Amino acid sequence: MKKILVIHGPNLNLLGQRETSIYGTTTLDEINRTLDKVAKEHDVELVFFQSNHEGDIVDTVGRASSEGVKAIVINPAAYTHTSVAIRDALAAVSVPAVEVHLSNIYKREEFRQHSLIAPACAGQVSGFGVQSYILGLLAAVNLINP
Ligand code: CA2
Repeated sequence: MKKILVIHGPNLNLLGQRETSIYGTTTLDEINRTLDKVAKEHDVELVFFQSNHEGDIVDTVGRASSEGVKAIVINPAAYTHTSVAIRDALAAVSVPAVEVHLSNIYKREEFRQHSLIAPACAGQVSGFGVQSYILGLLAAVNLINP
């Protein structure tokens, strides 16, 4: 079965506990369970990774190809706006990626309105809450099973 890596960036482990007016009440575990159900319907296997550390995300992206990952769905969280290292890792690995955001980063503070990650991705889904992840996963499935 084809493998898709889902990466959650910093502080997304806190989902559902704080900042619920922005990010909703769904926890990260609940998002992962929902994604697992969608993955089953499309015959793909998901591997989940959450980290608050930039280098760990870089290392995980870097290993993706050799670990048999066929596509990546990534919410880089705050690193979206700062991380040249994650962008370079995604650009270097020969695995297509889809960037997802719970909130619409383009209608938030100015510093969130630019993604350093987007140019290294096939596309981006932003602003649909948990649905952004589902749409991002479907896009990733489509990239590997065109
Ligand atoms: O909208 C998104 O998905 C973001 O990637 C979320 C990031 C933010 O820095 C990006 O600009 C947009 C923040 C994720 C942190 O989530 C929290 C959840 C609960 C409590 C605190 C933070």
